[in-house]
Amino acid sequence: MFSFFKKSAPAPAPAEAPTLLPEGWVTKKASTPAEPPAAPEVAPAVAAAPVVLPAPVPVASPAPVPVAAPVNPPAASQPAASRPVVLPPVVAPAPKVVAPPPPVPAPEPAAAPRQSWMERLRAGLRKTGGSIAGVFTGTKIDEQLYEELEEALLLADAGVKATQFLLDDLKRRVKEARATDPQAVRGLLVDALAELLKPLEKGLEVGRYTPTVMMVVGVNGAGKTTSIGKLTRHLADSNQKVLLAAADTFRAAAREQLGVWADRAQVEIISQEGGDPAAVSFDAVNAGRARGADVVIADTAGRLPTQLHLMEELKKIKRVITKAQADAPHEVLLVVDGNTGQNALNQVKAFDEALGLTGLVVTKLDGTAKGGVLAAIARERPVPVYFIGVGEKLEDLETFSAREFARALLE
Ligand SMILES: Nc1nc2c(ncn2[C@@H]2O[C@H](COP(=O)(O)OP(=O)(O)OP(=O)(O)O)[C@@H](O)[C@H]2O)c(=O)[nH]1
Ligand SMILES: [Mg+2]
Repeated sequence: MFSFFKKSAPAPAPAEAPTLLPEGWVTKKASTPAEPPAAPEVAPAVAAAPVVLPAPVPVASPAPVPVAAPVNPPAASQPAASRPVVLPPVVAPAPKVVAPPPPVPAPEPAAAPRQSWMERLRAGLRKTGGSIAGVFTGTKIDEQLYEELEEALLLADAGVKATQFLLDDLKRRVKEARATDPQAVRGLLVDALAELLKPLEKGLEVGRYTPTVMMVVGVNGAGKTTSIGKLTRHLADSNQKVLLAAADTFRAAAREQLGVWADRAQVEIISQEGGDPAAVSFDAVNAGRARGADVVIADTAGRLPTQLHLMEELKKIKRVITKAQADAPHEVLLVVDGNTGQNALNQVKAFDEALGLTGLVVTKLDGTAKGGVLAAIARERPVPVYFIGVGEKLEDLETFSAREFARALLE
């Protein structure tokens, strides 16, 4: 498994020599016993070593991950933040009894090389890639080739703007390279697409703040909880103390599903039956600070961006998190189902406008996803893609590499 956790020094601080974090699934954190809910004014947790989830590394064996020097940003002392809801949260080390929740795949401790993961991505995108690749099977570079390519890119969900941009860029490259062979043109298209996607390639950073607080949002069934589960396991295995907030309070099954992942990664979870999602998030951040968690991740219920009252609810969660920790949330991640095509771009725009997204997780690229929508996102709303999902198993969450993706799509 390609390791994507890196620690780095976010700012000058008491230096600690860079250290390598373990690759793969090596460390399990023991559950911490339940504690009473933390008061909002709880003393700031001492900052641990900052961690950066690095930008992807080209296909290779699992890369070691440097560890950064710690930084202890003075956690702002909290004004007596008003708790949104008085009910104390139910804090449990991990749910003990779990009714059959939505399917959660079995943990996969076996390390899969990134190469084989690439194959899965490639297989997922084959349908589209095949149709784009088919454009280059002729012998001539002519207007017809470009017309067919335009059509193939549009069919791959690249959208009008990105398609036009790629065609113009490609023609320029073909001219510069004096290419005469359609296969060479395909190679130049890989270059063009990789360059277009490059701004999306960014590592998720945790550790600059203690705890680093993330809220995860998206439409129903996009893969939020599954992605959080996978990410939590990665973080826990990299010695990060994670605390989950089951801020999807609508369905018992949603809490239980997150609980299964918490149990597996042996991390704490804060949930509250029928509670207010903002209150649960607030309590989780406070508990995370009190207990010295490195990362707090809030799982929210799925919703359409057109459901304005539910979007308001997300804004409230965000505001209330800020009350618990002034600089939080540090990450607002949108999970997008890669199969939703151009609609994914609309989701990115809508959630970004409502919440100010910091990153994306694009899931289900192993399915019928056409992949081109990432080009549209890069062109029209370049929110970094921290991770992509190519399956339901633990190892199926990976960092995003622009060039790998371009190659998987076009070669
Ligand atoms: N094939 C595939 N399936 C995935 C991937 N990520 C998630 N899933 C599956 O998608 C389904 C929905 O995933 P969830 O994590 O429950 O989605 P969610 O966004 O939390 O859903 P709600 O909370 O109901 O909005 C589950 O069956 C997951 O196993 C992926 O990358 N590939
Ligand atoms: Mg969910």
